[in-house]
Amino acid sequence: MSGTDGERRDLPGTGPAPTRPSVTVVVPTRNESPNISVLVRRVRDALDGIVEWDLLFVDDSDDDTPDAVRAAAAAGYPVRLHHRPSGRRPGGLSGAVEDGFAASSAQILAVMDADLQHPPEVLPGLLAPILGDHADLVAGTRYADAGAASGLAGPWRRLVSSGSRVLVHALVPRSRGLTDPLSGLFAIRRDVIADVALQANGFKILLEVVTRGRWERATNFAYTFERRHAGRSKASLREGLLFGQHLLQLARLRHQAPPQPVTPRAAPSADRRSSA
Ligand SMILES: Nc1nc2c(ncn2[C@@H]2O[C@H](COP(=O)(O)OP(=O)(O)OP(=O)(O)O)[C@@H](O)[C@H]2O)c(=O)[nH]1
Ligand SMILES: [Mg+2]
Repeated sequence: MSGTDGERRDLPGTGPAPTRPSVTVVVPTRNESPNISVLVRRVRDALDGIVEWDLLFVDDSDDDTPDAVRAAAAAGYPVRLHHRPSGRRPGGLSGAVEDGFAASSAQILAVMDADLQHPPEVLPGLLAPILGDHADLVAGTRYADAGAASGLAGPWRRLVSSGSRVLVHALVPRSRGLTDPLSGLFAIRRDVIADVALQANGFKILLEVVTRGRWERATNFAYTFERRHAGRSKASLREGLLFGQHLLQLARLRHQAPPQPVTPRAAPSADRRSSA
């Protein structure tokens, strides 16, 4: 997996290039066609030459998002489409991300939204703690240090978001080290979810991974949450209710011992000419 132009960035005459770690960026999509080409290009610019990467769109769309993804693949970008037809979309966004994890054999799995609220340029920074073997799980945060939640629409959304965070920390102890446990932007070592039965339904897949996943070291990565590039938000009251239900399910697990991490770790290392 490499960029479109097949360009090798290794210096000639230095022997075989070290194998770069592999990363699949899983992007759940529902009716995001105007965002696809921009997203693909910006992910390519962010990751080419740093890791072996591919982009996997797990798509529950009824618009022409699949055509936009196919066009990017035809243009030579390392993108894949897993389209889930109407009536076969279990778990919504979270189910789509789970399907994406299952369809990848990469060492590292990253998840980001399609609407560019998670700027692709942050991917090297998000992956760096895993590539450097300092973390098993890295969650993007809109709330710590340099992070900013400017893309959250309006004071009401910001209030709900902050209130939910406090509630999540209270009910899900394993989330307490994360300043944004409801983030849709995160990365994990594959081992974290290997053989783990995730059971999420709705938008909050990170919370599910944090609660049930096999990780020891989690860290925050601050970034600026941007405004949606194009198309419409899929957040809804129904999603809010699903979140409440999900949170209560996870809260019941709070006195259980955390799952055993998988050892030993095989630390991926990256070619860091860029700013990873
Ligand atoms: N596969 C799949 N993707 C979904 C589904 N619902 C939303 N998505 C995608 O999940 C990502 C996040 O959805 P958004 O609508 O941006 O939700 P949000 O970012 O929480 O809300 P806004 O801040 O209002 O944009 C986007 O890439 C959506 O296309 C779904 O049911 N299935
Ligand atoms: Mg969004």
